[in-house]
Parts: sequence; structure tokens; C-alpha cells
Amino acid sequence: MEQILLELAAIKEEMLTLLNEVKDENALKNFREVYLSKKSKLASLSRYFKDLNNDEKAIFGEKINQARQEIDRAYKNKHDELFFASYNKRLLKEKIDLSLPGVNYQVGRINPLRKVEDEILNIFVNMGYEVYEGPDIESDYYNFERMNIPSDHPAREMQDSFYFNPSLLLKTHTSPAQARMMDAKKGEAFKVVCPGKCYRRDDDDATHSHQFMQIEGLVVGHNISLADLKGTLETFLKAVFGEKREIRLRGSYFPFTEPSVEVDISCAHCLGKGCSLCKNSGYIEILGAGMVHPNVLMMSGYDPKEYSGFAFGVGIDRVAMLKYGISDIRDIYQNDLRLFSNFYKER
Ligand code: FA5
Repeated sequence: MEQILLELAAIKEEMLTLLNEVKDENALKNFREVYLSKKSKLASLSRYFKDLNNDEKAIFGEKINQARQEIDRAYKNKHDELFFASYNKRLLKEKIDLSLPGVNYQVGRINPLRKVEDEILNIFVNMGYEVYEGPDIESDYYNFERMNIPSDHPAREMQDSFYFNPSLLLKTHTSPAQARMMDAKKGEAFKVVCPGKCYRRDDDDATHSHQFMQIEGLVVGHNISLADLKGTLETFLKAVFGEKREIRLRGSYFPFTEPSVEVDISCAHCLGKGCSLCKNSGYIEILGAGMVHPNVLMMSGYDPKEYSGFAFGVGIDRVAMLKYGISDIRDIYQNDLRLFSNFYKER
């Protein structure tokens, strides 16, 4: 037994001396692999247990445990000492220069089109309108037939619209949402605004895009008149553009309204004097409107003798252009942050 305890003490001393001599993390790793493994000299001492009586086993076990704890402590101290030495060395090397300029990250901005859409929808929601968004892929039936657009109307030509097949197309205006809403309301009075993307085979230029956005407005009820339409449009346009901008109504034609008007607003670029943006007219057309055609009411189950309604469709790309002084509609779809952060400001 005495011999065994002497061997244990010798192994412990050898390990503590070696640990003391360790100078770097690699040497510490080697030490752990050789001296703290299951096959180490210390672990191999357990072979003596089988030759000891119970009292000797208890003493020998306790001595081994004490030796292990002492070595573990020394190992941990050495590990911490080496770790902090290399950590401090790294910190000294990696000095931070607080006088260096910071990194400038470009923050995204809300596209003017989205801002205008939210603003317009808010105006109408505050006037008690519901919001409904129709599908992008629309049937020929809702897009044209239900809007009283006859089969020989030029808008139904394949070269004006993006057709998938003879009965499905990308919607060319937000007006089909009118028919969908009237179907859903089944003869009740209601007020709704319907935002949506529209697609036409228009040639892209400063004021036309093959994809653009409209917001449709529709009010159906008893005794709704052209004066209600005019008052609503004036309230809406003054809220968006302010009192200073001039608005003018021109008689027009849409198959789904009778009478029909087109509404122009003075050009933000030249303020009515005439420039290339407004094609020297001083005004830019932003919306079409009118009283809902009796045929459209009838097709949706509303009796035109009892019900009347007004509708309008405003191109909100044009509204965004006028409000932010954007001279080319294509800029809206390019997402160039420089334009939106520095150049275009609300007017
Ligand atoms: C229509 O689309 C009708 N559905 C509007 C309407 C609704 C009339 C309800 C009566 C009652 P129009 O094709 O004129 O009408 O388009 C309406 C607005 O959409 C235009 O005034 C314009 O602001 C915008 N718009 C039309 N085509 C384009 C285009 N290619 N690019 C950008 N905006 C456009």
C-alpha cells in the first residue's frame, strides 16, 4: 500500500511540474491528451484496487481523488493564464480608432407610389368607404362585358391587352372590381375604393407605363348625383394636392358611365404654363369618372330606376408624379434610392 501511495505521489509531482513548464496552448493540449486521458499513468493506478482490502481501497480512492482535484485546479489555472495572455496580446494589437468615420448604410424608403396609395385610401376610408382589391388576372367577362364594353370595342383587341387565352387577361383597369363588388353586395347601397395594378400594351414614355396603378371608387345608393361625384372629387383632390392646384373637368366617354368626364390637374412641373411633361397643355389627365351606366347597374341586379351611382378611376402613378414632381413615370419603377432620397420631394 505504501508503495502504491508513493507511486501516486510521484505521478502527481511529475504532472504538476510538467504543467508548470507548459508555455503555450499547444503544449497544454498535448499535456491533456497524454496525462489526462483514460490511458494516462494516473488512470492506470486503478489497476491496484483489486489487490487492496476495503479500508485500503477507501484510503487509496480518497488519495487519488485529492490528486486529481489538485491536478485539475493546476490545469485550469494554466489554461486561464494562457488564454488571458493571448487574449490581452490580441486586444493590444486590435486597437480601435474612434476617430475613423462610421460606415454609412443606405436605408430603404417607401416608394412615392405606395405613399400616395396609402394617402388616397386613408382619405376615402375616413369618408366611410370600404377597401376591396380585385384579382390581377381577370376574366374578359368582368374586365369588359360587365363594364358594358361591346365586343367590337378597340380595348378588347389582343394588341391592346395582355391576354393569357381568349377569356383571361391581365386586368386593363380597376373597373371590374365595380362589378365584383355589386355582385357581392346583392342590391345594397355601398361605397368602396379598389386599388390595383393595371396592364396595357401602351408604349412606355414619360407619362405612360405598360404596368401602372389605379384606384377605383364606386358609390351606389339612392339619389346619387353628378354633384355628389364632383364634390367628392374636389374634396379628394384638394386633400391630396392642396388648394392651389387647378382642377378641370372635361366631358368624355366611357362605355360604363353616362355621362362621363375626365379630370385634369395643373402640371406640377410648369404650374400650368406648358412644358414637355404636359405636352404644352399645362394640365395632366389623372382620372376618368362618371355616373354608373344603367346597363352596368342592371347586369349586377340593381334597378336603375331605384338606384344610381358614380364611379371614378384615378391613375395613382400620375398622382405620385404630380405630387413629387417626378418627370418620368419610369423612375417610379426603377427603385433608384438616390432619386427618392435626394431628388423628389413632396410638393
Ligand atoms: C379607365 O381606366 C377607366 N376605367 C376609369 C374610369 C373608372 C372611368 C370609373 C369612369 C368610371 P383611363 O383609360 O382613362 O380610364 O385611365 C384612367 C387613368 O389611369 C388615367 O387618367 C391615367 O391617370 C391612368 N393611366 C391610364 N393609362 C396609363 C398608363 N399607360 N400609364 C400610367 N397611367 C395610366
